[in-house]
Amino acid sequence: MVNKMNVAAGRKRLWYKQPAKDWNEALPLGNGRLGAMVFGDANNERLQLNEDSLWYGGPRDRNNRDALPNLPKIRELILAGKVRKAEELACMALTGIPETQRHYVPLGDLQLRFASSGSDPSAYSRELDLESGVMTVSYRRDGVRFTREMFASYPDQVIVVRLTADQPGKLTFRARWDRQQWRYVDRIEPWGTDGLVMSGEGGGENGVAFRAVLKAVAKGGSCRTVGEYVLVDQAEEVTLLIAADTTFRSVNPERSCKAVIDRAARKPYAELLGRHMADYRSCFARVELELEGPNKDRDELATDERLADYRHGQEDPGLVSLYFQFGRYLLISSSRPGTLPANLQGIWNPHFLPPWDSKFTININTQMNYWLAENCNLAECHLPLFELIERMREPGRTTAAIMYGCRGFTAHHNTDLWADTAPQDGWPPSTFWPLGAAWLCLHLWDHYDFGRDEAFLAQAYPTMKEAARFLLDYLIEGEDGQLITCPSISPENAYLLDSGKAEVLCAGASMDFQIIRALFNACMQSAGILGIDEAFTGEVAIAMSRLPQPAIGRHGQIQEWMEDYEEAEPGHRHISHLFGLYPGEQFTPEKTPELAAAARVTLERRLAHGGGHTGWSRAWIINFWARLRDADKARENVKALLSHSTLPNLLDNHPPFQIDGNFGGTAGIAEMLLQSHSGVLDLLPAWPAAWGDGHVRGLRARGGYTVDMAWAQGRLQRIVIYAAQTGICRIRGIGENIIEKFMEAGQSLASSFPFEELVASKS
Ligand code: FUC
Repeated sequence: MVNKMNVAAGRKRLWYKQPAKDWNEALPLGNGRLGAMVFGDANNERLQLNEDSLWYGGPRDRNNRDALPNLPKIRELILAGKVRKAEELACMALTGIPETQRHYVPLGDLQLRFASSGSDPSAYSRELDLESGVMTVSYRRDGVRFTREMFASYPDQVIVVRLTADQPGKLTFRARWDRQQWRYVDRIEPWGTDGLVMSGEGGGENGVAFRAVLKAVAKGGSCRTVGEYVLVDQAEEVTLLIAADTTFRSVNPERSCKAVIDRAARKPYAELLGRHMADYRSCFARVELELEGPNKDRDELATDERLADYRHGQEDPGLVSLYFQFGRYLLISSSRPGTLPANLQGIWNPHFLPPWDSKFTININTQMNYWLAENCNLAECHLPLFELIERMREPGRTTAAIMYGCRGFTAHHNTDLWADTAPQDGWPPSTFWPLGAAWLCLHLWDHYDFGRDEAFLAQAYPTMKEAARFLLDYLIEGEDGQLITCPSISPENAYLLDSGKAEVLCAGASMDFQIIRALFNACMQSAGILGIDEAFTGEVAIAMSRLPQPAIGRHGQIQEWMEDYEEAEPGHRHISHLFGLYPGEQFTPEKTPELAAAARVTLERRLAHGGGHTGWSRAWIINFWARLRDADKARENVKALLSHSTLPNLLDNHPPFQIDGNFGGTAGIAEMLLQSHSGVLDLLPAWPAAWGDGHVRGLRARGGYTVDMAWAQGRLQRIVIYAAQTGICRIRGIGENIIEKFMEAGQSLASSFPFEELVASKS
């Protein structure tokens, strides 16, 4: 363990002096599958609930059969510069039918109405403890202290609400289910004398059916059901157990919910809590980040007050580490083995018609959700994404064949519960883009690259290969013999023609080639490691040599398209053509200084024109600056993310709430601390001196390494590196030469500045 360097461990908690007045102040609980936004009102508690597989509508074949016959014409029109005509045809022939995929819907609310003398509660507090994953609401009324302890248990698959009072017989309340869209509720029935079952549907043709089951386990007093209520009278303590399930996973969700609750009810509360904490902490406690900086002890301030102070210019590095750990908390709570991946809202969505359908938007957002998974030491939280990718293969094969006459599998800029791969929307700036599967597959490679588990690679390789297969078939030969994508778009920007007209459809958006190059590289490296598939990788290598290279345009920027067009929106939120800087690895200050310089110009131009106005865009920008090793700019953008795109509950604000900014922001802070994409462990590559002394424990790096570091006065003081694999570890501290050290699997290497025991070699 790294020396603590006298950095006091700030408590990692979000806390408030008042209940949530709206959803943006409520606090999230989740076990990956079940989610609750808890409002914490003393008289009327509201848990807004979600189950990750409760969506509207069933699976469909939305592939447009007119795509393939019209594809040659669309290509011909684009290549002849008749882009608007091509777009008109694409809007009919290349969209999905119908245009939109399925959307995620809420499960409903659990409402608790407490008996009250009418006197106001006092000494109120509401807290989410990130160290334990437990939320607590506590207040005093008429001389009695009431406490609610709540958590979402992954091992027991229930949400638990524990109600206590510090005097006997004081707990009297009634509980009920509520669901805004009553037409999708079929029945509410008692279950014994202390339970309630809500039965309903997601809606739509072949949609899923759900059950939500509540049981109250009361000590003292009485408990009975009346109508659609469970009534608890004068109890000493009560444990509420909440389960939910749908026909997506379960043939009989009612039976599975009741079985889960029966099992949980047999365990004493302390055991449920203990099992939850052991499980949660086994993920959360792997990483610690403590920052001393100015005003390190601001935890005595409520989180909303702290955020407001920060917005008004108060430096608060402790808030940055809290935000970082909150991002990790959110991933543990919304993506665990066996669940669906985190969607646009993680799992927390209160709307029956949610923003952008609360689904998996895969032209940046879903990928961003997982940027923190590997380096922030939550690799198993990445698995739900891989399961979704697997489920997308079959539909993606059909889409590739039917719409484009290609082998392999493809997806466009969204997918849903059913792993739908046909285009989404009839909105040209985003719809006509078949690179979604390719980008997703890069996450398989990353998972391997961090963990170096060859068995995983052997399993993942055929999927990457299938995505690459599609691209080999989809690429067409341009005028000069290069291989280009057509039709394509640069998500979701438009370019200006000399006439001043804006167009979106194009041949060869820069991002396409950056993604394709990264995927082809991943396939070639994988096949090499596995010692297979030479014929295929030979084909890939030839295609790769024919892809256009990144170009630098008239402003000194990375060109967004093959032609050096002006952008219709130079401050656009998407900065797709910097994929090669992050999450890609193609532009680096050391290996491609000219492209890195052009990437800087690109960023500066976007920002000068108002870029970064959505939370996720700002989060991406943090990662870009970190890769450019510009600590001050990275810090400036962390500040902007927290100041302008963060809600009082620290959730990201697109606006409205969208979780990608939390995850991308957390990944960005990690990227400022440690980078490993260029084959070197870069320690503190973009860490601002203004955040003061500190230490971090447990960050992961590519190559199977885990890193602890402590720093003071802008200098590394001590490092510990753990190797999971045998090999040469290359390390670079701030402003230092690269040091090489052979490490055996299982070995760790500890060193204090100036790292004397390491053998130094020049880069
Ligand atoms: C993309 C973005 C939007 C939004 C949506 C979910 O289309 O351009 O800003 O994040 O996804």
